[in-house]
Amino acid sequence: MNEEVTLPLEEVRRISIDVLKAGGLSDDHAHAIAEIVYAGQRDECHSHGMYRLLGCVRSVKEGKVNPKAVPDVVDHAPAVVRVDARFGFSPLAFECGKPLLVEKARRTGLAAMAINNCYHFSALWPEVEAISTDGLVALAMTPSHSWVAPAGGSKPVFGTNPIAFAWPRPDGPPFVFDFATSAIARGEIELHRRAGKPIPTGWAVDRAGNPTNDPAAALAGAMLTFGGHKGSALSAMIELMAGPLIGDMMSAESMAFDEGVGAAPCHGELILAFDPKVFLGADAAQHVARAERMFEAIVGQGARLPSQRRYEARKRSKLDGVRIPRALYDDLQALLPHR
Ligand code: NDP
Ligand code: PYC
Repeated sequence: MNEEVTLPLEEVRRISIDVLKAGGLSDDHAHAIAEIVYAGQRDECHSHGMYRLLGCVRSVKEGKVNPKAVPDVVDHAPAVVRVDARFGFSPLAFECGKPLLVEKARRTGLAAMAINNCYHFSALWPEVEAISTDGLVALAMTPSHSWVAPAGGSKPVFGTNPIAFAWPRPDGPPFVFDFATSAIARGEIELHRRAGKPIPTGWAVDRAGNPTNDPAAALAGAMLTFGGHKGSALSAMIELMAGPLIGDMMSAESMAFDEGVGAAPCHGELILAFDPKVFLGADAAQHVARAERMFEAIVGQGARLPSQRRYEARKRSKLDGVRIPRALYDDLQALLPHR
């Protein structure tokens, strides 16, 4: 029961690539997805690590995702890049569009990338973190499937709608946060179900609208937003900005498009990049130093920064490898061709 398997990091990458290729994904998609899943597992973001490989392969098998889609990058306007993912998964679309987004942000100070027609399963922090390594501030958001009730209601309207932010720091890794606007990512409830564990009160209600600690009842009912009406409003903003604003589906539309198949959500993603050097010119360093004082005031009183746990996990994983549940390991092995 709840046995674990330890894997060296390189094995995480190798298994991920092999599972994805065996599942029919092109080399480019397999590598782009494997990098995201590898990063999630390395940083102990279990709901968006190797567990996601199962959903990727299932989504291809169901005939929804184009596993060999070649993203189309369009220079749409002076500060807008559009990437049509052509109904493939989003990580390759992001990789293809990022260089032009960075170039535009450096030129204009603020640029946006709209990814359209993508199947989306991943955490957003690897994307904003990657943009911040170019010295830019980044903000990303995306809808999902309508699983989440608005504050005051009990019927799903919103997706779990994550929002992620990165701020580059002069002497270390960036300040990054990335969270669902639901009380928790749906993937975390799925992991509780797989492990046979109850979920905390406040994450979801059952079909009848009653609070539940049963992950299966939660998945069949409605998830709740974080922070009541505040999470609800943020979630609505994400539906609008990464939906109609970029000409793509909202979570309820993505759910209808799925036709009950249970594939990954299909919709768009909006990513904004800001160049502090354009905003501030010669004063950039002085203002970045003021930001550092805020971070010091947080950690100086024993509070932690978002991303701090992840960076510590990253160091640990590099030394000791990662641990995944035996049941997940076995499920992944079953997807590999017999040797
Ligand atoms: P959490 O509720 O665990 O929130 C995660 C964020 O909060 C991280 O930035 C984390 O930093 C930070 N954090 C957690 N605890 C603290 C603390 N005590 N003090 C300071 N910061 C803290 O995660 P969610 O379940 O909401 O989301 C998990 C992932 O799921 C996200 O990466 C998100 O992108 C992904 N997701 C993807 C979706 C999609 O459609 N593609 C949909 C929904 C979620 P740290 O990492 O260091 O702990
Ligand atoms: O965990 O909520 C989630 C999620 C939805 C899409 C990808 N992850």
